[in-house]
Amino acid sequence: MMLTTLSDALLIMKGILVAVTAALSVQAAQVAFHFSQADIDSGAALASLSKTAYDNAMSRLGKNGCTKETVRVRKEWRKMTVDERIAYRKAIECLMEQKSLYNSTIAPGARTLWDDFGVLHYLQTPMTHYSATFLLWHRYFNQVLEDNMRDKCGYKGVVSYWEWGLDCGNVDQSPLFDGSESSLGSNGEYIGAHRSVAGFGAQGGTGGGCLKAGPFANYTVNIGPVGSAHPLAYNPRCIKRDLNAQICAKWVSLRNTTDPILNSKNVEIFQAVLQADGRYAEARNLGMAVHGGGHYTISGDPGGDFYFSPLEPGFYLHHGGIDRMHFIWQNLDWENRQTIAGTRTMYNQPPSANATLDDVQDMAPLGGQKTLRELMDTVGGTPFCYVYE
Ligand SMILES: *[C@@H]1O[C@H](CO)[C@@H](O)[C@H](O)[C@H]1NC(C)=O
Ligand SMILES: *[C@@H]1O[C@H](CO)[C@@H](O)[C@H](O)[C@H]1NC(C)=O
Ligand SMILES: *[C@@H]1O[C@H](CO)[C@@H](O)[C@H](O)[C@H]1NC(C)=O
Ligand SMILES: *[C@@H]1O[C@H](CO)[C@@H](O)[C@H](O)[C@H]1NC(C)=O
Ligand SMILES: [Cu+2]
Repeated sequence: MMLTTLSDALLIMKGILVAVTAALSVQAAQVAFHFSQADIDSGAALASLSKTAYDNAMSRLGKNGCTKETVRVRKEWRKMTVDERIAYRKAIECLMEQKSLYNSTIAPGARTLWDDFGVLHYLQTPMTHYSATFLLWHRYFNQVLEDNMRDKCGYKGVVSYWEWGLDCGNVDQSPLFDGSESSLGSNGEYIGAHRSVAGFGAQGGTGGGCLKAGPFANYTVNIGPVGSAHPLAYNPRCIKRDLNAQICAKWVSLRNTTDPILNSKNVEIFQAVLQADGRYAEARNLGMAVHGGGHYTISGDPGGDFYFSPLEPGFYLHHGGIDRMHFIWQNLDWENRQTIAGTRTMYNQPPSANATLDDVQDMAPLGGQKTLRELMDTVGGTPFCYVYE
């Protein structure tokens, strides 16, 4: 059903003239696109922008061993075959069975390598959200997941992304969360209406309790939540989800994910708009915005936990979607879009210096150390060699 919608959109695109004018001025390049509101709402515009970005990135191949032969193509979850999705899910289950690498003094509750992704994100959250590193740190984090899936669990595939807007009509039936063998498990048990979620007038979703069926239904979350007295202490419990179509439609619709790509003149505005960063006029009144909207379309525990959400298997598909938006935005005007903006701390609290491209992002014990400069180009070859389809 969704495939039909997407291929319809692609067919429609063939008849559309996309005007791209890159005019250099002293300030910055102007990139102008002309799409109708209908094309923005249907995803036809996003499909076109995605294709342009893909072509532009592919035309840069050849650096540091990142070539046509080695480039990995990240596909939307439903574009992967059933076997590919099952292999992805099994690699995640495998990480959940490997031993934690953290020193038990630092993370006494961490039992597994999967837990370590939650610990690492928890420890670095104050530097990597509403700061200069938000986009590139999470880009790297997803690659570190893929590297661990491949190195520790023999995974042969690549990571994926979620085009949220394809599922806003019925998130429960999303191929990500329909409870099938090729999903990441089901919604949570319905625990009744009128729960409060993260504000902005949104109502509770269609679940709220422990996963009902399918993958991860019997999985035990070991650490968190962030509000507990000792967030890194052992605290075994089920995964809960509260899938929420209302949040999806209000903040991560196809329009919501196309607009920031079309309208953000620099990375400072782009990252502010994705996170509804209230320090910027352009980003005020966006409610949850795309970043929060995708997280709270899943909701629950640990999915709705700002610090421990990487323990929710859907996290990486959501952040894959964010990274894909960044990839598209960058590649529509590559020459001018290899920049960062902002300081090293969340909302600049405590006050910190502007980040620089030489700042190192440290993924120990799960991965290596890379400068922001190295994280800028997904086909730069050190460490990345991927594009989004
Ligand atoms: C664990 O970390 C603590 C605190 O940083 C340190 O004192 C201790 O030596 C570390 N233990 C190991 C085995 O690395
Ligand atoms: C979860 O555990 C129960 C009880 O051991 C079992 O019946 C069920 O099949 C398991 N479900 C999955 C998805 O593994
Ligand atoms: C998101 O898009 C929907 C239409 O798909 C629109 O009604 C809503 O206002 C948009 N939200 C924001 C924050 O722009
Ligand atoms: C930090 O960056 C901003 C723009 O992002 C700039 O206006 C400001 O001057 C910079 N501050 C310093 C101390 O370099
Ligand atoms: Cu994060």
